[in-house]
Amino acid sequence: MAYDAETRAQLIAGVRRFVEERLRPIEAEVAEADAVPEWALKEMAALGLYGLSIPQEFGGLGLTMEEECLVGFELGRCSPAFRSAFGTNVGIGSQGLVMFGTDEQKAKYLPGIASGAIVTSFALTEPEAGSDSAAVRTQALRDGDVYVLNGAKRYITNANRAGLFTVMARTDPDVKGGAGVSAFLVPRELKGVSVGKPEKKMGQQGAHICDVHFDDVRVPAENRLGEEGEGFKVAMRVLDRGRLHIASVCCGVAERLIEDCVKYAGERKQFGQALASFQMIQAMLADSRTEAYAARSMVLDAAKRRDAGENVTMHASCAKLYASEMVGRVADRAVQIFGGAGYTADHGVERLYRDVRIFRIYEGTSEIQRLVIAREMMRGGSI
Ligand code: COS
Repeated sequence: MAYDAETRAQLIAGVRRFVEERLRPIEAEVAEADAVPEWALKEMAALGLYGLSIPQEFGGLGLTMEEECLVGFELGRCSPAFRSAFGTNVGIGSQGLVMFGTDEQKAKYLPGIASGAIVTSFALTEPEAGSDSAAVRTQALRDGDVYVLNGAKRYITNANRAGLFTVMARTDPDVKGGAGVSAFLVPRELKGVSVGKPEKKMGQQGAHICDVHFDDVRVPAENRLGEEGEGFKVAMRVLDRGRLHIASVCCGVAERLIEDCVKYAGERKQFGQALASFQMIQAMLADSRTEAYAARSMVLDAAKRRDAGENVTMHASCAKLYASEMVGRVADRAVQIFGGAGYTADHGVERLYRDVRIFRIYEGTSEIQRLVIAREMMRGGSI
């Protein structure tokens, strides 16, 4: 159920204040240390950010998709590494459980996820199953009351802090493709679960991705999410939603960059005039504004459709594709407008330029989004 307009406005204003006053001032130090300080994680939890999408009956804020995207616009106004700290709890780490979990599973895990006491990760990608996610090799073979899990997952966001993994594994080795895959809730403390060191990355320092290994992990059968063979669909449904959330964050980062550009172009003088008075700079600003507005409109439209119960597989992929590519162009223009200063670390523009590059890759590359969109069109999908 949507919040009333006043509560919604208060929530968004509260997130904006938190982003401006608490997170933006520490962006550079977080990037340098490759870690978000504990106090900031605690404040995020106190604000309810880990539970944005978790139903209220389990202690979350229970936002609609539209509301979550409005919050995403705000979260993008600081280094996206901050959002990543709770992003898996809001999105891909929790939504399989929210959409497909039993009452018992939800009661057991969702309150901890909503409060931030449990960090969740989504373990789909493997060394040999990236874009081709139906090719997962991790096996979960039934042995009485348990499934025995063996395999390796790669680039798993927040794995180093996770207490619970949603793992996609093959329960039927004879069935190729998605139909042989099932989803499981795997607590970190189970014997045989191990997590590798965080990878060194191009951007979003402070957000971590690691390999996860499962070595004869005995997962109780009651931890299976959905039916046997339903795991791939669970993953795809989760990604439909996740892609919209990511698109909203792209819009937020773009707004921040546009504001920084307008300010800088107004202050910086060359040839005796402010940069903003030059038409070639104006054209860059206008292109960024237009594209960011288009992406924002697309995200809100897709989110409203999802809230109304429509299938938004195609719309979410359109929004993710367009918004992630849009913010790449906006960041590139921002570096250009700032000139030499944009290439230095002084203004944070080069950092955001690197940070946004992953948006065109994770939760489905731009190429995969195009593939999904075209397939949905062939099936009669229209706007
Ligand atoms: N919602 C519900 N079900 C879906 C679905 C969706 N969005 N997308 C696919 N499915 C179902 C299909 O209906 C099909 O079921 P049936 O066999 O009963 O018809 C099944 O899943 C297999 O689908 P499909 O044949 O389309 O699978 P493919 O392997 O050909 O392609 C793509 C799937 C490429 C679209 C998928 O693997 C994908 O999205 N890859 C990218 C993964 C990704 O985003 N990784 C990022 C890492 S997670 S951060």
